[in-house]
Amino acid sequence: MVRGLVIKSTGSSYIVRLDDGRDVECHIKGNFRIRSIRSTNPVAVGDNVQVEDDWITEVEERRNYIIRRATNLSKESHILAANIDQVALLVTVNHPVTSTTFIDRFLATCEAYRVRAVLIFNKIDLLTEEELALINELRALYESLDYPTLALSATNLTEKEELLGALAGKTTLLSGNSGVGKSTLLNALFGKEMTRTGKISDAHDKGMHTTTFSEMYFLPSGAIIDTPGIKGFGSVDMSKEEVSHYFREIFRVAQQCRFGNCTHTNEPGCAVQEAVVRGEIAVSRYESYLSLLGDCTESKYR
Ligand SMILES: Nc1nc2c(ncn2[C@@H]2O[C@H](COP(=O)(O)OP(=O)(O)O)[C@@H](O)[C@H]2O)c(=O)[nH]1
Ligand SMILES: [Mg+2]
Ligand SMILES: [Zn+2]
Repeated sequence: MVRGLVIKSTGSSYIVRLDDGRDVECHIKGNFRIRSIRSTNPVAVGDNVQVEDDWITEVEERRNYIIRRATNLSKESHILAANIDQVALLVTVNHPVTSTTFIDRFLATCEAYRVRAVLIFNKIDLLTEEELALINELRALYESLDYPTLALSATNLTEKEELLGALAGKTTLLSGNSGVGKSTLLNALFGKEMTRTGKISDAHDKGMHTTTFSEMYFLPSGAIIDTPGIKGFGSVDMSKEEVSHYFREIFRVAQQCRFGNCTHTNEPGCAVQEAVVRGEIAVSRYESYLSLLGDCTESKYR
């Protein structure tokens, strides 16, 4: 029996990088299950596993894992990746537009998973001065909340060193809406190496024999997990009370609210609303908070 790391998953088979450095294609037996998680895939990229004769016989306990539910109502979930250190969200303020609500929902989900998040603003070569100014404002906002940010152009990656620095020593799950440049960024980072396994392209993503659910690519230091064809991870179930825990600055200021169960919407003596009025909490962040709060059904609250 040998130990290894799952670096690629196609759904029907897995590529495992064994501790001795060899990559082998492995399968799991039909009755293979992991207790406590109801998922469509018992093994995911990032899993540390035991391998015996090209069969995965055991999955080591996960430090964390990111899931995506099949549908909002489904209890079955798909594990996108396991044992990740951070998530990098690739966003574009234009071409296509990414809303701050989308960014904040994503960050709140990362908080719920207790996973670090890095924001990467892409396509700066396409932006007007106003849009570049907006990026600077957003970067200042998120940096002030201790979220690292970068701004770059995947088609002309002059910030490669800075990007490698942000990814060094960590396993990073790359996420972002379709069209923001994830494939382009991976190709810019890996270039030749990637062409070995087939350049990332939509043709590859949809290719019959090369359909890949997730794959890990190794950097000089650290690794990136790409989940082609999957936009990102869905939002986590949260109670109304929890939502404020996932907005760092709101959580901090909420300690000063008059009522312990303040929802920061219309209560008297709400320190959060006061901070918004004073400009200490960004209006965009507060609006995202309200938007997430609006999603929580009463049944979840109870
Ligand atoms: N001008 C410009 N175009 C980009 C940049 N990054 C990606 N694109 C283009 O945006 C489109 C979508 O990129 P793609 O990598 O397929 O996005 P994905 O869906 O996130 O994988 C492609 O036409 C890319 O060439 C960039 O930094 N600048
Ligand atoms: Mg793509
Ligand atoms: Zn309050």
